[in-house]
Amino acid sequence: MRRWGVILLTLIAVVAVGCGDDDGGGGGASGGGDGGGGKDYKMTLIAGVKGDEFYITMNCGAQEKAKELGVTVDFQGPDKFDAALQTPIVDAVAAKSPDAILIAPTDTKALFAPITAAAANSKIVLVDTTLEDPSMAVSQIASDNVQGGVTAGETLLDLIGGKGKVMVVNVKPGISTTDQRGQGFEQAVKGKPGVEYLGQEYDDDDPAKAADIVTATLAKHPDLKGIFAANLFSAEGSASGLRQAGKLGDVKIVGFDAGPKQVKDLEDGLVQALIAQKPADIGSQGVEQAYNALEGKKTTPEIGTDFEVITKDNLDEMKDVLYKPSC
Ligand code: T6T
Repeated sequence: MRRWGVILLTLIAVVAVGCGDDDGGGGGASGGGDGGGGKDYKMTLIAGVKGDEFYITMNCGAQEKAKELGVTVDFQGPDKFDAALQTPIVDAVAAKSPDAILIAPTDTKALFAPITAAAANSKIVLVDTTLEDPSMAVSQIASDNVQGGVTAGETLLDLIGGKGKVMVVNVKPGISTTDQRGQGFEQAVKGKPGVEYLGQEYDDDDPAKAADIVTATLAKHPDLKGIFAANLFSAEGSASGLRQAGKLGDVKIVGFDAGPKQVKDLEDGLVQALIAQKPADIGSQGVEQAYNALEGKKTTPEIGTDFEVITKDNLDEMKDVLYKPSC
């Protein structure tokens, strides 16, 4: 009798596993086929800023991979790069317990608690930015931002003939990516004979503030030779600051990122070089890592994506890496 009971229970368990839709939680249901026709996992991608072409392009890569794997990705994000605005979005998404959350945390410390709470029911993948303690994440995918900053510094030194005053227009302290770019830039320029490093100023991801920083610096240092603008909006604002100050051509700009506005500024000679990341690749690999985690497959804790230096001369060959305003 006891034996029949055990057989019956086993049968029920097998049927239950076979019929489950694996819709809930981030518990990582196993089984199911690879590629298309996979489980209908639900994922959410939370950007640093929703309207930023870097994250829009990341979402395009995520959507393409999602289609291939047969999962869905919902795209969300705050209107400004601000931890106070991103936190309630994380909380609201976490309350729905999607299978996975891909997130670019806007602050290395402030987002730790909300993301840790979300990890109770969803697999976490950190895309682009990271946290001081990223241990709750199954994977982190980002450009090598220190190396990106070094490359920006070397490119700017080349453009100014290796001497003169240089500065960084950055976003705000506490963002992993842009902090690392600033560090890399400093490594490349500090202590170089003939180079005077004026340090970093912060624009809060606001192009108008970046433009004010540039005009104020030029009023104090009319012999400024070069600017490293550490992200999309910093580059946009730095270029308009130069235009306002009538210093076009006298000051060189290297900008991180390659949105449509930055590319136009490059074509117009306001900016001399852009460091283009591969956001679509970050989004695509993010979805793949989340999927692997949910399927109980091996994940890669840290993935580095590369970047390209774009100038007017190679712009035609670089069309594929330019960021998109929509998918
Ligand atoms: O540079 C990207 C991103 O890598 C960074 O973390 C924040 O700024 C951007 O989104 C561009 O605006």
